[in-house]
Amino acid sequence: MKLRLSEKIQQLLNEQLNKELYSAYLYLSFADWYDDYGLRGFANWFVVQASEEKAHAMRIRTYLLDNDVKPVLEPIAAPQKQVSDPANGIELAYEHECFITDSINQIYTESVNEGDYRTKKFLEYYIAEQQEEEITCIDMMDDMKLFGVTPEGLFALDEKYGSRVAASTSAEMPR
Ligand code: OFO
Repeated sequence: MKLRLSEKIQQLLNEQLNKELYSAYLYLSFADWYDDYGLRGFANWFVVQASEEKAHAMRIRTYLLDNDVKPVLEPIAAPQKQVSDPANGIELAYEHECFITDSINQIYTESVNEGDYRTKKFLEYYIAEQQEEEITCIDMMDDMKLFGVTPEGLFALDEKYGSRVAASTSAEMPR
């Protein structure tokens, strides 16, 4: 049977699966930093983010399998970015999200060029998700500039981020 996804799309999606798992790993390391620093609310926010990243990886896994492609699970690299202070973790997250957005856009461009409208449609979820995540990081960077500069403000932000809960996994993880 002829596979519906080109070699190139398969390869890019496999790489993206790895990048999503790496994102989970990276954000878990950020959560560790905040937890160790004493900001448990920020740590919670990053733990929830890590679980969302894993859900993004799972969606790609499902898509590949639904198209008769066995995912290739490559090693996940150790986190490359180290948090240096409470505001820095958010800035690093924003940088990383921009990197992921570029990566998704690259696969989207390839799918358009190939006329692979199935993959193009699949990727629309990720395009919307990336926009949302970049905006969230920008809002958090603003929060830090406005309120994170005093202990009271930082305490309030920690409470706010501590209330984040994971989105329903049934919508995120189709299998
Ligand atoms: Fe996977 O959502 Fe951003 O990175």
